Amino acid sequence: MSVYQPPKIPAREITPKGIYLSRRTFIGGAAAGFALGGAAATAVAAPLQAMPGPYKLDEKLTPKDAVTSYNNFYEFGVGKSDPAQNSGDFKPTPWAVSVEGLVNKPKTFGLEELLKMPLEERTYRMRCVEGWSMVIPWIGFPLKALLDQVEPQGSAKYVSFETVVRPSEMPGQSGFFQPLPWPYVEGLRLDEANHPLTILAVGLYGETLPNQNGAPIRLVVPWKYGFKGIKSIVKIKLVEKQPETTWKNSNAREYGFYSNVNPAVDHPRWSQATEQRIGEGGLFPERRPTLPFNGYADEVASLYAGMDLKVNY
Ligand SMILES: Nc1nc2c(c(=O)[nH]1)N[C@H]1C(S)=C(S)[C@@H](COP(=O)(O)O)O[C@H]1N2
Ligand SMILES: [Mo]
Repeated sequence: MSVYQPPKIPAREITPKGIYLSRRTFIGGAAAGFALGGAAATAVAAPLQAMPGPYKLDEKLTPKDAVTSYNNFYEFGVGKSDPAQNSGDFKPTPWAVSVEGLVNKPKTFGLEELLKMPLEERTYRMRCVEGWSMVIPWIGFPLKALLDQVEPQGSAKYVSFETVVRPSEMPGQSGFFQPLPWPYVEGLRLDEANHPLTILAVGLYGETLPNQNGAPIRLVVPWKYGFKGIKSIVKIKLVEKQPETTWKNSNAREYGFYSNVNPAVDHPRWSQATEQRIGEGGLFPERRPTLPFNGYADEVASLYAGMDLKVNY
């Protein structure tokens, strides 16, 4: 197992300013030429067939090297290169996802079965709450296709998600420093979960997901901040009440349950008006404006009719 180096930040402080500032510096460096220092992923990537999906973008893809070496996955450490460097011992197979709770037909899906779902390639923007973004060609299937199979009951109003807990394979879960309580948990309202843009991704760039990107299966909700995209999912539960979510539990003032990408509502410690597209520009890359709902307002704004868009939910 890789040796986990505790980062030099206070355990209770989430995204401390020092880290944020060094991230900014790092982003600059990354944009200048991907001096990312990450070891190559040791997991074997397998080619994955997928139909071209309905969602394409007229924007340059973020290079695969950047997508797979500049990551947030605190189970493997809090540094951007930690997930690629520290996830070599993680075993994404065999795998199963339990879908349970307020459903008529609870079921545990083996990975083989999930890979037989109608896979599509979908290129989405991804906007991290920290102020950087990527354009990623995912392979996946609508979450709705899975939920339909278990038949949610009328009382189900939310969907909760849980990441695997495996300290022996995830150095961030076993070190002296524990950046978050485990398991990492996330949630969506049922209508958000059933939205056609919401997918479970099993691959990117034509191959199975690298460990650092959430192998073997992770959530992608392109109009929300990246932390909603929970990785390495083992449990999906239909529930009546708004579920607990990791970042809201850690700091509710800074990270809400909804966390829709919104340039009009600043993070308490930084502006959300602009973002740095990873891999773009030269030494002093220009930040680009962040779009409401990350550019997906036409598709999703109606889900939030009646909600005050000047508030961070
Ligand atoms: N289990 C788990 N899922 C997670 C995270 C994490 O630390 N643990 N980080 C989130 C954050 S903050 C972001 S921005 C995205 C990053 O996804 P990527 O590394 O594939 O780009 O994953 C999200 N999913
Ligand atoms: Mo993030």
